[in-house]
Formats: sequence, C-alpha cells, structure tokens
Amino acid sequence: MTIDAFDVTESVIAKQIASSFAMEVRTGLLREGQKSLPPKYFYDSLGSTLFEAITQLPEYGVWRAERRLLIDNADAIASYANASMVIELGSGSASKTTYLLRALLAKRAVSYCVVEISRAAIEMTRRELASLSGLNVSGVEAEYLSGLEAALRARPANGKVLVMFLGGSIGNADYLSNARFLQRIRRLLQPGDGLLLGADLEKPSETLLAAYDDALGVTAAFNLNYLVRMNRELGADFRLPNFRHRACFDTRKHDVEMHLVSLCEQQVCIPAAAIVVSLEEGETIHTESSHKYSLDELADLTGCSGFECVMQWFDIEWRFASGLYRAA
Ligand code: AVJ
Repeated sequence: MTIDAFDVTESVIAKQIASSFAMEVRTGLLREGQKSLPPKYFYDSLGSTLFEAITQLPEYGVWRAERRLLIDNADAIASYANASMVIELGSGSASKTTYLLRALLAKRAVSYCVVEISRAAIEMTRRELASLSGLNVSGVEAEYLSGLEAALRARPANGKVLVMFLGGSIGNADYLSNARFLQRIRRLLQPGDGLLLGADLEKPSETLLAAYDDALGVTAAFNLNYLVRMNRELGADFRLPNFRHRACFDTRKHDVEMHLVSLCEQQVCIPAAAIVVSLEEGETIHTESSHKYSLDELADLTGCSGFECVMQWFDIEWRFASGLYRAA
C-alpha cells in the first residue's frame, strides 16, 4: 500500500478547516485546470437580495416565465397534488410559491417547510408567507437532501407531500448528479407524493447571454459578491477591481457558464481555507453552470429517477417548463 504524502497532509489540514464553505472553496481553488466555486454560496444576505433584483431584470425571463406558469396553473397543480404538506427546496423569497399555496389552502390546512442553506432566504420566505392565514410555516437551514429528510419527519400521518424545486435550479448541476439527486428525493418520498419541478429550456444564445450579463450589471454584482463573501467570511484578500464578470454559452453542453476573470497575474490569500491562490492574467474561476434543457432530456432525467409525469406546462414566450411528477 502506498501512502500519498499529499493525501496525508490534506487530511490533516482538512481537520483544521472550520466550515464546509471554507473546505469547498479550498477544494475548488486547488483544482488542477479550471478553478471553480460551488454556486450554492452565492446566497448570503446581499447575494440573495441581488438575486431578487435579477428576477426583476428585463433580460432575465426565467423568473417571470415560471411565475406565469404558476399563476395560470395553480388550481390544477393544487388539485392533482392534493398535498397537505409542501416542502420547498431553496425558496429564495418564495414570492412565486404563494400562488400555489393559496390554491392549496382553498382546499385544506397546509404546512409549508422551506429547506435552505441561506438564512437570509428563510427570513425573506417567512416575511413573504406571513400573510397566508392557515399556513403553518417552518424552515430548515440545511442542504437539500438532509433538510428534506429532516422536514419529512414531520410529514402528516395520512396526507400527501409535495416537494417543490423551482426556478430552474436543477440546471445548476450536471445530468448524473441530478439523476442521483432526484433518485434520492424519490427514495425519501412515498408513492403518490408529488414533485413540482421547474426547468429552463434551450433558447437562442443571444437571449441567454443577455440574461446572464445584463446591461445594468446586476448579475455581474451577484457574481462578484462571491469574492466579497470570501473576504468577509474567510478573511480572504480578493481585490474586486482585479476581477470581472463573464457569462458564456457552451453550445455543446447547453450550459450558460458564469466565471470570474482575473484581470492580472495575482495571488490571493484565503486564511480560513489555508490557501494562497495564484491566478494568471485572463484565468477564470467558474462559479455557475446553468443548464438549458431539451424536453427529451428532461423526460429522461425525471423518468430514470422514479417519477411519472402527471402534467407539464410550457411558457412559450421564454421557453420554460414546469412539471408535476408523481413518485411512482
Ligand atoms: C436560481 C440557479 C435558477 O441559474 O438562472 C441567475 C441563478 N445566476 N443569474 C439561474 C442565476 C445568474 C439562477 N438559478
């Protein structure tokens, strides 16, 4: 047996790193080749607020498309899902969720639980839903799967659960991870439980590039805020003027990618992650991929994960799909 000195050192260092944020930053920035950071850490308090602003941008049609679909089909979704508990994975401000919850509440008492790693988003959600009477609201500050498992411990003895995963966040991971993710969700559910899933669809690359690199620079601020967060929470010394936002479209993968471009050769110290990162001029850090689905791919993904499609709705204007699925 050979013991790799790097692995040994790495495991010693890993034990000294305090948070999973620091650990994931470390792993992503030590990577050979393309450096990367996981998109889930965009959503600190300012990041969540900037994302709210993105949803209002004329170029970002994703959010409005899903809102149109939920407004138009809330009653149909509510009667088919017929759920007494709704668990939302990543709610943001949950302003779209209210349409569906109102339709469900017209039939029966409903409990709503949000699973979010962003405390800021949980607070926004509570404020948003406070006006819905008869709704029992709770929040779990956790990653999706462990949070879902925790939330399900309070599932009603006889009543169906509806899991919601909206906004097109399913596009942030690759096909295989998503298949595994949906399979795990399926295994935590009972036959007959529902899944409401939103997915952004393929569309011309000019439309997509404008949506992820808007004229006001809000998406740029959202992306650069990742550096601000690392400076504040990890003691890093990223100099913001040395970085620029870039959005590009990978025509082979059908992914919009966001990167932070290093404008000069530089070194950045990130004490909490116990690393010094060297960046070349023009080198990028990949912060997000947002996959744009074809309908076939979406059907394959949900089908192979143990979900049956009950109904599906499309927004023609922006090309977005909302589907209601049933745990088979
Ligand atoms: C919230 C993940 C669906 O990928 O479109 C918006 C995040 N990033 N603009 C997306 C985002 C840049 C958004 N999701």
